[in-house]
Amino acid sequence: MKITDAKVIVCSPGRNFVTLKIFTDEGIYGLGDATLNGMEKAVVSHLEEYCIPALKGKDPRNIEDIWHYFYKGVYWKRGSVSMTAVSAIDLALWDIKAKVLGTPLYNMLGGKSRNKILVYCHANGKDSEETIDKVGEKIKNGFRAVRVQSGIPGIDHTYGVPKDNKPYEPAAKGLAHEEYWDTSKYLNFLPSLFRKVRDVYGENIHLLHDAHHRCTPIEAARLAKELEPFHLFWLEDPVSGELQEGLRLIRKHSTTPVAIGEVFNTIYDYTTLMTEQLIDYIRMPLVHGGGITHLLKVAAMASVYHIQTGFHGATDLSPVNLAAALHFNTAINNFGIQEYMPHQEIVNEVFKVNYNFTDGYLFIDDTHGIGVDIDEKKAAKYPYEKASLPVNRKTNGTMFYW
Ligand code: KDG
Ligand code: MG
Repeated sequence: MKITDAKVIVCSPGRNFVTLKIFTDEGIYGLGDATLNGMEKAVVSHLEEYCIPALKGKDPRNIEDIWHYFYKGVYWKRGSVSMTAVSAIDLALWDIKAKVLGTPLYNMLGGKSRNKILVYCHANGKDSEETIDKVGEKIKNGFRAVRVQSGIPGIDHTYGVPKDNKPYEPAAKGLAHEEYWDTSKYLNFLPSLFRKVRDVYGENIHLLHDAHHRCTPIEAARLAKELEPFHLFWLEDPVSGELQEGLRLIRKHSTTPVAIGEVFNTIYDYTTLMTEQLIDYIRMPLVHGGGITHLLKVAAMASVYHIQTGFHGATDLSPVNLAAALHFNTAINNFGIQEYMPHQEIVNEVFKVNYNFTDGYLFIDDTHGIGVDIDEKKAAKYPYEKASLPVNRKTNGTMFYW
């Protein structure tokens, strides 16, 4: 069997998606997600200029070897752009292999460890009151786990909260706009929000929160400690993850579970975090973390340290990634939870999906392969539109993490 060609499909049904389609001499093709929010064209160019020419003629069944060809074989390795390309290739190859063997992807990964995938959704409001109402709406809609983000008194834009009451979308059209941030206002406000949410809804719902990399290690330790009475399912990205040792301070002061890594892309971003048991959940998704081939190894290492998966699943990851993640989550033993931020309706015009949500869980069907297809004619109706993630400054003007 040979790879005959591959192409990159860029479309924007409400937001940009990059999809890799790999063709074979047996007429079977595979799809991979290659979307990197705000940097889509960099991945397109990397795939088109460097990867696709090298893929042609290779046997698509040799996934491990092809993975290493684009990882070990490349001198300038790692990094978000190149790992997103590797991930897309890997997903497309697993899709092909499962289609060739006539089976859903999860069967290739060890079969079913569970029948349904626990997901968490997002609830956000401009202030505590609105946020509490939104949590109630999500519970009514069947969710058993809710990420809670709220506008903060005295801060104009808060991560995760849309200004205009529309569904939250991380990127906005055009160049990056600037937001402003004040950590002390955030730290003073957040515990009171969770106290109110627990008072209203009790203990019988999982609550999560994303600090989005905005604390120093000691600030994060204070936050995790003050949130401890509200029994979060996790506190996500309490600090920026480059300084792995920074998470020691959080652990020293609190038992709030920690999730990290939606911006990571290899196992090497996790080694200290795992071996020192500084985290509880890995966030690195298939689309940015080397696909199935690499995440199988990361998840296996995590399992040794009682760490579970909780893959990133915002709307800027395409349905191809989400479906592949559901197969992965179905198969592995140390699955924890999956983020689920439903895509807008028009996304389903372009992508035919094989999953559905019922009563707090996502279910995947037995379509062979990953089970998602792309309608290229429909995709062509929605051409790429430049969009960027915001940049963030402290209120005194200092550049900061977004
Ligand atoms: O593109 C960036 C988003 O995917 C990110 O901000 C979403 O932090 C996020 C999350 O936890 O879903
Ligand atoms: Mg996040």
